[in-house]
Amino acid sequence: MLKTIIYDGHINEIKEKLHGRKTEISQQVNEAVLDIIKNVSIKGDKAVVDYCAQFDGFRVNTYKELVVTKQEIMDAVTAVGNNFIRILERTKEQLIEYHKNQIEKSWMITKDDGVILGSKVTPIETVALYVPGGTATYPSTVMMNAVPAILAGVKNLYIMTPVKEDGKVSDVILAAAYVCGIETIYKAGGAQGIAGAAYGTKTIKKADKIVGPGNIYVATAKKLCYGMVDIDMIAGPSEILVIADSSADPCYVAADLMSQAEHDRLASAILITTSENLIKEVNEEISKQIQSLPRQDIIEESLRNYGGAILVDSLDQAFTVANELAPEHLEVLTLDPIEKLPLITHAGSIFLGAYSPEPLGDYMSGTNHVLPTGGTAKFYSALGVYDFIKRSAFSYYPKAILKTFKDDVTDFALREGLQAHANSIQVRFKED
Ligand code: HSO
Ligand code: ZN
Repeated sequence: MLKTIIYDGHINEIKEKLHGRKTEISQQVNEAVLDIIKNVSIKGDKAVVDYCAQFDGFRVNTYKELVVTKQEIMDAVTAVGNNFIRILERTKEQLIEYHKNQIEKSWMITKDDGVILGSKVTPIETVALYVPGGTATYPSTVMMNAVPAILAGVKNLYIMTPVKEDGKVSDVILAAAYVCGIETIYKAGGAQGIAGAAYGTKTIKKADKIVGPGNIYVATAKKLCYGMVDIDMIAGPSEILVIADSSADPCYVAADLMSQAEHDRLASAILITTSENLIKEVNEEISKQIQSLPRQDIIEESLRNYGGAILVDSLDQAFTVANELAPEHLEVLTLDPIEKLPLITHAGSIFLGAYSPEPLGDYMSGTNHVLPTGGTAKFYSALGVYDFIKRSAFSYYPKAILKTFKDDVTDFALREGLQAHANSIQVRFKED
């Protein structure tokens, strides 16, 4: 049941509640993770293996066994069956078609005076993709991270993931890795897996960047290793905001809201509408549909704590509120959804019209599902090819042109008290 909030020009209370859902890192977790990182950085493989045995209940016999074998991957491919492999291939094609537009080219300008300036784009060389174990083991997330990295040209892309007590990685994860062409998968998760990737060990290749979601220990380890390596955003609980007018089908609205609520007790699902009647009908639909959902208790709790329906006077108002909340996912279920696009300024991913539901984007629309949460869509974007490249500026100046800058650069340098900088220019014109 969504509680109704009548919009009175203020949403501060809702905003604070939604944006404050991040799980706070306790000092205890911080200290434990620091300890793990320190040990892994000193003792390498041995520390990784010891921690994995302690936390995951499985110990490999030799360090070589930290790496998933080709046979294990092929067994997983057989186990998931042809149809799921076809689905993964189709997902990959969809993702490639979308993300190839993000590939950034190097560029160069040659000026009439002979000066050359440019930007050289290079992929990040080695990337570790963290894949959590447990219930949130999503093959879709493997694809969402892997495809942009591959399109960027990352040379070494590998997976870090915890194993179950039987020492196995889940079949669907291995199958997704196979379809993406990822050959190296390390059986090491948690903070020790992150530390292994950040520092490198005899067995684990040192990464330049670590991406992918994880529990509080993983997130803390990523934060603490940031600087040694680059990291992606730290994902918060999922959120969906649906803007709907009276033309929207309450059955769809209810289903879409609950699709995100089922992720997490901290997930948020909000409806903003101009129609009081729609709120009533959506609530009826939720009561009906929730009965058959296996994650009913999670959905109920997240809707109770972080769900709601905001009644507004106009659709313009609805978009003002949505922009202020800057949701991870924004669905527009109005008569003319495409025309509404210019009104949206802050949202991680936008779903237009009745037949572009958010879960299509979680899997196969082609867009990325790794998105900014907690209002950070005001300044962050979806994961993309641009997250796996870096740019080096380059410049070439002929002597005659440098000469025209000689006095100005010298003045600049001396004002900063940097005589050696000035000299670097001056020595080139000693004879002139
Ligand atoms: N909706 C999630 C991603 C996901 N959904 C993975 C299903 N699987 C991101 O907020
Ligand atoms: Zn989802």
